[in-house]
Amino acid sequence: MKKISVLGLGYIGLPTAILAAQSGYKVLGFDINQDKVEKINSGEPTILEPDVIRRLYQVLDNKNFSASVDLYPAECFLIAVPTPFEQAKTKKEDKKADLTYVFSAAEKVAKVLAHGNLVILESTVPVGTTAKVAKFLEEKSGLKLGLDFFVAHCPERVLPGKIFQELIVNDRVIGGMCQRSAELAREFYSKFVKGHLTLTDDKVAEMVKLVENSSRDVQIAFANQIGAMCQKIGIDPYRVIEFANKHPRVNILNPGCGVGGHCIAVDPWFLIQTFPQDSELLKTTRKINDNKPNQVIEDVLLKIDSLKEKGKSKPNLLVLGLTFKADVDDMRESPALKIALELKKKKSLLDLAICEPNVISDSLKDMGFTNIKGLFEGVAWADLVLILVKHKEFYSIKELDFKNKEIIDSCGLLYESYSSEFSSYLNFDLNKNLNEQAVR
Ligand code: SAJ
Repeated sequence: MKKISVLGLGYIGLPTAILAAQSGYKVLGFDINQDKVEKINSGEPTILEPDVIRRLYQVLDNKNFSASVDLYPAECFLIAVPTPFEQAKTKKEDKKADLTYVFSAAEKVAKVLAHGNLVILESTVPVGTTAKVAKFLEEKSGLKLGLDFFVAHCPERVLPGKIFQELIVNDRVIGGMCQRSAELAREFYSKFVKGHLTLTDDKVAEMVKLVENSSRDVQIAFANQIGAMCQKIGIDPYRVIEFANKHPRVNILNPGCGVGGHCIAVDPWFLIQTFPQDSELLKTTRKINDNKPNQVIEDVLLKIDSLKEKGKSKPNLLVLGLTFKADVDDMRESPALKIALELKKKKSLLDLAICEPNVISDSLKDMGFTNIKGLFEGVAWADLVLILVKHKEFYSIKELDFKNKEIIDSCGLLYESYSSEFSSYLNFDLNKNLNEQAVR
């Protein structure tokens, strides 16, 4: 196997294409977006990811990689396109996977598919989709699955922010439509994956991916409920969780401002759509995590009221972080963004500014935000600081910078930053703590 085509040059497709090219394959990256293709060909990565620029330059330079809006014959086609929700069906109990991108990629592959080719589906899909794609390819190409061409599902497992590292070291599950399909896919990945490659069938691999992300969603919902309970009795949930996790068989995740990104908040719905009778826990989980931004907004409005009672007629609110998680530039399904957009509407109650170091100022301005670049200047301006995302830059704020500020910390930055003595979940009373410290 020498010539590879990767369809979809997003967060997974682009790094995978680059790594495959670095390992010696001749890789063509296909994308429908002309602008993206041009940027990538000129060495401008379209994603923010450590090491992406150096690696992209290297494979462009040695001519092992190029991007195109046209698809050409290859020995292996890897499909890594998005699988969002169906647009018309975004009601709470009715979210279904939109497989349009998957099938339009498969249609393009079918046109150039030839004897001996391997097609790998990496996109996250509802159970049974790989088999449907394989059948579709048979119908469109006239070739026979398992004889003329081969199909496997190999879901990605990488964490944004660590994509290259995890693409190399993580174990992978490969689900073949037949034994040969799985073996060919293993041959493809073994050139650049150091982790273990486990072979199984298509349905097991599809289910593994959905179960992994759903399990994380359930765990985060549990953490968010611990957060709500602790808030009611005025204790710090991060401390409770840290101490509980000292038990050898307990490993609880952390409360946050909600669950975002394109994976954890989406994939449980792919199970719910296929198994509506057996997914009560997942439905409840989605409800809890989807409602978390509303709870944060309520907490902010309560604090604004109390600031008003203290004589601040229109308090200054500084929001720290808008992306869906720390140290990425990705705002897809971001609960922090949802919260900030909602609070921005409350113009009569508060003045809002944000500090988001990972997103370029122009796009924040286009969304109507006042972006304060200087973190310390922002904190000095604020009456209330709302911490939504634990970007590494925010750890540089010192306790004293927060003096006389109200703080709502929805992600545990303070607990990690300062001695746990000085943190409390939503009512971080630093001034009281500093006074107590002075007395001691
Ligand atoms: N979050 C919390 N509390 C936590 C951990 C996360 O509130 O303790 C929030 C984050 O802030 C974020 C959301 O959950 O809004 C999701 O972040 P994440 O870091 O849990 O996951 P993703 O979406 O970046 O990546 C996940 C990973 N899946 C698992 O860990 C099981 C990754 O390995 C997958 O490859 C990826 O989904 C994917 O593409 O499916």
